[in-house]
Amino acid sequence: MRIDIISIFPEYFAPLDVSLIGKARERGTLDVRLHQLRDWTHDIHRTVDDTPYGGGPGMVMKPEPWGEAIDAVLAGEAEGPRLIVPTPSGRPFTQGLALDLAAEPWLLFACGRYEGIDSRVMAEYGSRLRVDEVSIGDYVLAGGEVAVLVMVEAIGRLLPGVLGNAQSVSDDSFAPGTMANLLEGPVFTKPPVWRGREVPPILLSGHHGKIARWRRDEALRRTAANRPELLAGLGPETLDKHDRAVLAELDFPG
Ligand code: JAH
Repeated sequence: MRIDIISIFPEYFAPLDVSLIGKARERGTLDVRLHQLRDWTHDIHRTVDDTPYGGGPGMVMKPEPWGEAIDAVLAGEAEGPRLIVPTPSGRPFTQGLALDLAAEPWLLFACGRYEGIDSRVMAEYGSRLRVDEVSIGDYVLAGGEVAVLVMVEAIGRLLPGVLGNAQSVSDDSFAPGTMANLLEGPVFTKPPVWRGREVPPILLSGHHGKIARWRRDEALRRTAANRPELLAGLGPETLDKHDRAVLAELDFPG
């Protein structure tokens, strides 16, 4: 997969040199290309922002440098990338969207700063490329760079060969069709007693059926505590009698 990233702070992306994503880049599984937006300005101050039409606080990113930068990235290629623009007003970034984007050959991320990018940029490229404005959560960052790091990691680990055999993508908490959208329960490793705290004995018992049931109970309890809306959204067929008994003990409605 090829990933282009346009930003006024390409230094933000140093973490992509290390760990899983760094290894994938060394192997050639992932081709990440960083671009400085200011390279497509023409004034002495390399200006990328201006005051908002209609008034209001802050500054807006000017369309001209974005148009030149994106045109330069697209130049000479037959097929264009998916264009992803992080913004708090975008569609939610979910594991489902990560899986969808991981199947693409080419992604282009456009990182806004200030109050965002002049909307005509998204309109212009929306007629040539698939454009998604995407939010990674309901909070406001200082710009799109950190959101792009989040998305590149979530997408990158889904590429064939990136995770390795020790880990697996299939039992992730949010992988559609697995664990029925419950959060994962607690995990433990050696030693069996640490600072007087024991590992739950069932996990040392070798009773695989009982272990699976215990893990599901813990997943249900954790989901009820931390993400009750996920439980409320489960189809009735996804909860068996034992599940309902566990939730009843928590006074969970439904
Ligand atoms: C802030 C441009 N959903 C997280 C998120 C994504 C992007 C931004 N903020 C939050 C952002 C300022 C300018 C993008």
